[in-house]
Amino acid sequence: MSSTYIVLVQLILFLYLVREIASKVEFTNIKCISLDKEFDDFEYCYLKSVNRSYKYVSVKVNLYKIPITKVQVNFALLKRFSGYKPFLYNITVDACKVLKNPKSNPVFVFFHGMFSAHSNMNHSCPFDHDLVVEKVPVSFINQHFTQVLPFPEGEYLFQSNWIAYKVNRAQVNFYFTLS
Ligand SMILES: *[C@@H]1O[C@H](CO)[C@@H](O)[C@H](O)[C@H]1NC(C)=O
Ligand SMILES: *[C@@H]1O[C@H](CO)[C@@H](O)[C@H](O)[C@H]1NC(C)=O
Ligand SMILES: CC(=O)N[C@H]1CO[C@H](CO)[C@@H](O)[C@@H]1O
Repeated sequence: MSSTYIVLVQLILFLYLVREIASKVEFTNIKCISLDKEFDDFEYCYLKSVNRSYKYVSVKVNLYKIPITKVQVNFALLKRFSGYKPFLYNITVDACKVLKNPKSNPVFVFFHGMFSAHSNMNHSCPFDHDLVVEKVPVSFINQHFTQVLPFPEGEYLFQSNWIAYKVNRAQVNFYFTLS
């Protein structure tokens, strides 16, 4: 295939997506799963509705094998068709490296920016304490995701896998809709 052809296909695809650009992001749910209960477990993980305009997310994970000096985070975006299917992004980053040099990975910076101001994870490795993300307003999360549009309308799952010493220890799933 010539590169002109590829550019043309990308352009057509882009125009197709733009026709259905979503304008409203609604964060709908969070699920946290420990994949190794000897290593970590979630004390809590929830989305709470205080009233119609104020909802927040809180997560606390207890770490049992501290200090942790090697962490990778895998991020994948999935879109719901019949079941969730991989959509556009699936990347794995070395969290310890990126936390030391945030500019080196925009996706991680995007993700970290979503909760760092509300959490005790705002430092580089090692992690030698339980991790807490406290009361991140859903309105803030919605705004944050709005910045990375355009995506087509639909239901999405932003999945993160937390890999310590090459073993997947936990999964945190963010569900949202674009309409
Ligand atoms: C919702 O709850 C928050 C926090 O308690 C409060 O500041 C806000 O005024 C409430 N909003 C409405 C519409 O009741
Ligand atoms: C992302 O890629 C990894 C490695 O190729 C794979 O194991 C994983 O299943 C993928 N995630 C999704 C959601 O497709
Ligand atoms: C290491 C790190 O991420 N530091 C950040 C902690 O939070 C403040 C305020 O949100 C940032 O300015 C730092 O860069």
